[in-house]
Amino acid sequence: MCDTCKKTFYITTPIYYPSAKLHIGHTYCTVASDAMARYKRLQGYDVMFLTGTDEHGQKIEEKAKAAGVTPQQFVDNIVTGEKGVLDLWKLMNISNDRFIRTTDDYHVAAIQRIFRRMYENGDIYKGSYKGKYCTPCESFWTESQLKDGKCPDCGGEVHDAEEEAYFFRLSKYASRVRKLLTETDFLEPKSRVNEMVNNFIDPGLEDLCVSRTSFTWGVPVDFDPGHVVYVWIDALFNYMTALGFENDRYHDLEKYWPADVHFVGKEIVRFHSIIWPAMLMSLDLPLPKKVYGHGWLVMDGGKMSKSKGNVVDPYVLAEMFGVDALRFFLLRTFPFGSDGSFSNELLINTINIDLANDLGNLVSRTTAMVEKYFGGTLPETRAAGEFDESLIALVSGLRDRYEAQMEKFQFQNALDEVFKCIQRANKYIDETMPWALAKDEANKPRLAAVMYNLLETIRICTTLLLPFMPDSCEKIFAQIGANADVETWDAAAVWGRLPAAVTVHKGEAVFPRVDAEKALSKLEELHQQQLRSLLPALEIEPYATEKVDFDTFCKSDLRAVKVKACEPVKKSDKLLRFTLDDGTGADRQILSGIHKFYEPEQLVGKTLVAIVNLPPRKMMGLASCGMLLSAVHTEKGEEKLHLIMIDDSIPAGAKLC
Ligand code: ME8
Repeated sequence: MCDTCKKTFYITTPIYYPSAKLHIGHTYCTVASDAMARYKRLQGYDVMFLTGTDEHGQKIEEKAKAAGVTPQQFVDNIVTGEKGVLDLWKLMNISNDRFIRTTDDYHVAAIQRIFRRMYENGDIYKGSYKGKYCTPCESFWTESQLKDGKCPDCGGEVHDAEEEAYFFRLSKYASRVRKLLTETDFLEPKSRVNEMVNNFIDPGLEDLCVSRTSFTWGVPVDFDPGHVVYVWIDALFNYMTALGFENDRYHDLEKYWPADVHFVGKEIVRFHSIIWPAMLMSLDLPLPKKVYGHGWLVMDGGKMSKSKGNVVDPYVLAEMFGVDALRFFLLRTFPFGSDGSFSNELLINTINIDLANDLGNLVSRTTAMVEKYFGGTLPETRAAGEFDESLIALVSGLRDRYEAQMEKFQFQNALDEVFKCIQRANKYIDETMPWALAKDEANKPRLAAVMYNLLETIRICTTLLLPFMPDSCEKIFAQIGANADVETWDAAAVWGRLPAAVTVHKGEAVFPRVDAEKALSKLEELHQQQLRSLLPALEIEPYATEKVDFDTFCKSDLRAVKVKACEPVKKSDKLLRFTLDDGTGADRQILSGIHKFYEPEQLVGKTLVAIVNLPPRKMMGLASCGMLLSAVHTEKGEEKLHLIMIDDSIPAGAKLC
C-alpha cells in the first residue's frame, strides 16, 4: 500500500507531571500505548504515537522553589536529565513518534491563541472564584464534591481560596457531553461512564475556573497580565498542538485529528471525558474517537506514592529482569480497565511460567531438536500425522482472535490467546514424542513435519508478541530461521510461510529463569534502602526539659582516660572491655556496649572521657567501673555513636569541668 493511502491511527498517553521521577505506574500506561502503536503499525497503519510532559502549575513552582532552582531548571532536570522521562522511555523501548513539552514555545503560543478564541466566542468570561482548592491536584472543588471534607481525587487537605478568574462555560455543554457519554462509545470501559454521569454531570456541571493569579508558572493570558491559564487547559490541548493546531511547528492536524484513542488513568477520566470534549465543542472541533480510562497499579491496596515508600522503580526492575519481560508482565498480568495489585512475586512468577517455561522452552527445545535430528536444516519431505490438525487449526485462527481482543484494548486476553497456542505446542511435543520418532530413520519425514509445525507455531505467536516484546521477538525470529522483515500482519494469518527447508540457529535462552529467592531478597534490600531514604536525614535526641542544679551536675566526676587495652567480651555481641589508665596508677575496667560501632583495636591509645564515680556494675560476670561518654544521633533511621575522644596531650586523670 502506498504511504498516502495508508489508514492513520493517532494514539496518545497522558502527558506526565515532571514533579518527581516516574514510577512503574506511569510506565504502565506508556507501555500499553506503545504496544498499541506497534500493533497498529504491524497491521499497516500510519501511526502517530504522542507522549510528553505537562510542565506548568503551582506544584512544579513550589517544588522548584524548595529545590532552590527555577521551575524551568527543575522540569528540565526531570525530563531531560539522567534517568529522566526521556531516558526512561528510551530504556523501555517506547516508540513514540513525537514528544511534547508544554513549555515548548510553539505550544505556549498556541495555548494563548486558543484561550483568546474561547474568550472571543464568549465561552470564557471573567468572574471571581470562591472554592476549596487542592494544591497537589491543582483543582478547585465545590463543598458537595469533597469526600469527608478532603479532595475527592487524592484524599488530601483542601483550603478556602478566592480569586478573580476566568471561567469556561462548561455548564453550557452539559447535555451534549452527557449524550456523548451515554449514547456513544466515546468513553470506555463503560463502568467509567456511570461514574462520570452520576458523580459529575447529573449533580450539575458548574462553569470551570480556567485561570489562576496565585502563582506565575503557567501560560500567561496574553490579554490580561497576572493571569495564567489553568494547567488542565494547557495540558489537554497538547493532543492537538503537537499536530500543529494554532501553530506552524507541525502540519499533521488534518492527517491525524481526531485522535483514535487517548489512553488515560482513571483519575483523569473526568478531565478527558467532560472538560476536553466541551472545549472542543466550544471551538467547533472534531472530538477524539475514544477515551480509554485504565486502572491503577496499586501496592498494598493503595496507589503508589513517594511518601508511602511504595514507589516501584522501573529502572531497577528493567535491569534485573529485562525490559521486554517487564513490558510483557505489565500487560499480561492486569486487565487494562481495572486496578491491578503489583508485587515482585507476581512479576517473577510471570517471567518464570510464561516466558521461561512456556515460550522460552518451546523455542529452545524446538531449535535444539532441529539441530540434533537434522543438523539445523529441515528436509523438504514431510509426513503429516496425528495431532497436527488440532494444532494447525488453533494457530491458524490465532491472529483473528488476538485482533478481536486488541481492538478492545484487552491486552491480557490477547496475550492469553497467544499463550494458549504456546501451551498447545508444548503439549504437541509430548504427544508426538520426537525423541521416539528419531530412533527410526523411516520416521524422519514425520519428525520433520513435527518440527516444522512447531516452528510455524512459534513464528505466528512471535509475530503477535512483537508489539509487547520487540527485541526478544527479533531474537526468536533469528533462532527459528524466520526473516523478521517479512513477518507481517498478513503472514501471521497464513500457515506454512516458513520455507520447507528452513534453517534454525539455536542461541542463548531468550528468557532466562529467575532465581526467585535471590531476586526477592535483593528487591527487599532495595526497598529497605528506599524506606530509609524517606526517614529524616538526621535526628537528634529531644532536649531534656527538667533542669539540673549546678551542684548536682558537679557531682559527676569526669576524667580523661587512656585506652591501654580493648577487647570484645566473650559470648557478647555488644560489649567491649576497656582497660584504662585513669591517672591513679591502677588500671580501671569499663564495659561498654559499643562493639557494633568500633573494632577494639581502633581504640587502643585513644584519650576518652569517663564518668568515674558511678557505682560499679556487673555485666557478663565482669565489673564495670564507670561509663565512657559518647555522642549519639540517628541518620536515615540508623543509630550512630561516636565516643568522645579528646586531645592526646591531655594527661590521664585530668578532671573535666
Ligand atoms: O495526570 N498506576 O500526570 P501524572 C497506573 N499531567 N497509572 C498510573 C499510576 C499507577 N500507579 N500512577 C500514575 C497527569 N498513573 C497529568 C495528565 S494529560 C492531558 C495530563 C498514571 O504524571 C495516571 O493515571 O500525574 C495518569 O494517567 C498518568 O500516569 C500521568 O499521571
